[in-house]
Amino acid sequence: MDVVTMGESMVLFASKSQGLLRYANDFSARVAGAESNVMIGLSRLGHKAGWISRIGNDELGQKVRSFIQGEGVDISQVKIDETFPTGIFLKEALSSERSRVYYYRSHSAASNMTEEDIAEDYIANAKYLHITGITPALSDNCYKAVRHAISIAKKHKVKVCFDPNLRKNLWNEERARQVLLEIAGLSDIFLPGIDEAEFMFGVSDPKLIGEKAFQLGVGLSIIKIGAEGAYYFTKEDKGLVKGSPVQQVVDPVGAGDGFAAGVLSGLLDGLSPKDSVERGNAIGAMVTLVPGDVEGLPDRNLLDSYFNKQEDVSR
Ligand code: KDG
Repeated sequence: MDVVTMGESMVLFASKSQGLLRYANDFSARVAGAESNVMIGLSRLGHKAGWISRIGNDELGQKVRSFIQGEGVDISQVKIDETFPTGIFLKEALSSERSRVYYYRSHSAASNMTEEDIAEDYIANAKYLHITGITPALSDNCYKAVRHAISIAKKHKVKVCFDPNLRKNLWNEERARQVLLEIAGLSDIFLPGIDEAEFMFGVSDPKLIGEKAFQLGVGLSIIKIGAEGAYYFTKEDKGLVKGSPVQQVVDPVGAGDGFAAGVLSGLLDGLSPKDSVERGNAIGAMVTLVPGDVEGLPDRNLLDSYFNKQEDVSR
């Protein structure tokens, strides 16, 4: 595998109408999960990506599994949990700009993951381990499983990429800050959004955040500032890579996962950190153009045509 990850994917039931969820009658059902989104992004670009997880012994678990497998992600490390169900969440569209999500994922199959779900060889043979701050928030055993996966990666010199993906609904702020800082300190690549970095370090100046991440031992820090782009900091180089222009954002959710897929894909292809950030920006922007977390992720042809500025209509 080029990149492996661990995390929960759920079925998202999104209300088709605007307004309070109590009045919603029609829903669309999609598969969503930050970590599997990143793997789907990598797989579409031709990289080998694997996902470690648990699903319930239920119909929604089958839906999650076949969707992710259908996108070319290796699911050999996905177990069926016989006790708990596949997690779900609901999305309420209050207006075209404002939405809320409601998780039904405590005691879900994935939150029941343990250290025993992590096969040493699977991580040892990968080039990168991608971790998000969502998985350790799911349960204490998930936190321990994440720590175990990272210690295997360290032992075998597999690079750890960490996106804090702060979800305040899942844990209390003090514990979140403590764990996110702990994992950042074990990472080679650190991908916070500016608000997440501010939450973690208590400073909002990207330069100071970059310095604090260096002090923790991070090799490459990339601080995302939404549509404006991202700052990157390595020992040898630093700078701002301006965001890719987006005419109309349809759905911003999943842009960070697309960004992570782009950065990892760039690094796997041997691009510089700066050019990898540029690929991350481009893919993040492409994800926002269509509804859904993964529908806008490009394959190689689309990515190349984006950078080569090919004609809008190909015929
Ligand atoms: O990054 C997109 C995710 O937020 C979404 O797919 C759901 O994984 C999810 C979560 O925990 O919020």
